[in-house]
Amino acid sequence: MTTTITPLTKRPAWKALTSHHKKIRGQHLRKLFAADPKRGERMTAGAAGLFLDYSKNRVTNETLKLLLKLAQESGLRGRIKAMFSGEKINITENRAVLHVALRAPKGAKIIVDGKNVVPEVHAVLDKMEAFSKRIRSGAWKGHTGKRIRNIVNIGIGGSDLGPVMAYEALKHYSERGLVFRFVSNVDGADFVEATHDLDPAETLFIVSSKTFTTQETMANAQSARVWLLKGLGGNLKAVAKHFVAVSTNAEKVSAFGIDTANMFGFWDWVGGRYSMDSAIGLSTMLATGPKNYRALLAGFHAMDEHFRTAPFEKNLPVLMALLSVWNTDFLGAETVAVLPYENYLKRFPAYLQQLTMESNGKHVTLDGKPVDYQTSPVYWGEPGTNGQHSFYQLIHQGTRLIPCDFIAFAHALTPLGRHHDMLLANVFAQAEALAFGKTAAEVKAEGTAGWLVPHRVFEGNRPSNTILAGRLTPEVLGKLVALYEHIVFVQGAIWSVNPFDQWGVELGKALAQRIVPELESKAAPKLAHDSSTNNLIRLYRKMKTRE
Ligand code: G6Q
Repeated sequence: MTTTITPLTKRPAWKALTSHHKKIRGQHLRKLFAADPKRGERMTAGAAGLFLDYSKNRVTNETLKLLLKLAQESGLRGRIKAMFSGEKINITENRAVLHVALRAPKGAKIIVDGKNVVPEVHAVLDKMEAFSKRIRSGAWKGHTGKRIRNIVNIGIGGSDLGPVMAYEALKHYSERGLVFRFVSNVDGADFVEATHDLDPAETLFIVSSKTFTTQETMANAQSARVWLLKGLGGNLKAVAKHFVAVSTNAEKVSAFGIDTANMFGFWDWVGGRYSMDSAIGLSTMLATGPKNYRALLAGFHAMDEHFRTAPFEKNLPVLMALLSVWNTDFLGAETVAVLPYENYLKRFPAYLQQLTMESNGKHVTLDGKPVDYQTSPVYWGEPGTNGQHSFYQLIHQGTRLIPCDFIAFAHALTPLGRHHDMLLANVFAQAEALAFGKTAAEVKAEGTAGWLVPHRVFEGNRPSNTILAGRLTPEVLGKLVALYEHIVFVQGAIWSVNPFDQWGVELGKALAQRIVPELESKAAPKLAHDSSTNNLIRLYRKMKTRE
């Protein structure tokens, strides 16, 4: 399939941005702010209760005008329409991309292959709700008649990162009488540590796997089955009371021994990393309850509506995506630091790593041509203020440009003395210090010895966004996640890549499948890899026979 979009570097707005960049690249944020006293109020936008200050980016009105023009020339409006109307925009897998349908209200209509998918979405939600109520009330009993107190989600990638992040983010709202654990890694330590203090009679496993074929998840699910049966005396009937599945693959689920009545379905138009609000969010609903889960979905939907309808110049995902393209492709930034000043969001950067990098870490355009510009930056981060005492040094005074997204809330979920004002003072101070720095003259004026001055100078001119919201509710979390989902979408449209496939993870998977028997066979295998891989395999085989 081909597209008619002009290659990115040939679009008039891109060319204009290239010459515009040459003109303004020497400008410092100090100067931009001095020249426009209202900049900090003007370069802001709000949507669905999220406030964005983007004034500390190295842009002028002209930059923004050209970036918005670039969005038009990239066919963004049409791409948005295509996604929301269920067109098969994931062209390499011939699939629609409809995570937005997962949070569409009852009564909405989104047609895929001639069928409205919204009623199915709500049927699954209702089933999840009924199940959650039974677990949370204790009506669901384990094999020995005890109620369930421990819930272990087994899944990896998109079937793990969203649930873990959401559980941590919404812990404040969670049922504290239930213990939640998440097992993803094929490294046995993950499973062993997650279950070592759990009573099998009180433990429910959710096997979360869209395909139900993923090596790591299947290995962990099998080990869970063995662990459970061993703990409960080996009666196979126990499996049905202690295992449920979230999957699109009913056949494999039932082959595993899980009653498909206890399977929660989703669809091939939900990508793994876009699935935390599908049945993959079952652990989130169990932890926070159906009402909070539905509020989370309402938050997602509010941001979807904003993204779909707001003019680009007021559209949060569009603005943030365009600024990230500017930082990446014109200012040469290699990474983006996401820095939530909210401890409950500690797994948010890890979640975003997959969402952003698996989506837009691409080297060819939709029509298969190699790109001649950078695509996704590396996303990373840690909650504030901890990062300030470690890697912020490099952001302030290192040689690389690292744009930052600061995320903060007006209210603490767990107020404690002066802590929240101290936390917020830090986030505002960091963005201010990054933008404006401290000149040699200012350092000298403080009486600093001449030789020490260069060490204490802060160049400034480091771009950042600040997102401010009321408090971290389930609804706000939905808005935040949808914001970044749509940022990724807009970036993909500008870069003309497909954010919805992930062929780059295939090669390693296939090679591992081939190597497993070479590690396990009794007889020395005939190895046909390169000399390094052959040697490592031989060495490992030798080492594992010694203690
Ligand atoms: C996400 C990817 C990937 C996927 C995992 C788990 O977009 O597709 O991270 O979620 O590989 O896949 P299963 O859910 O099929 O086990």
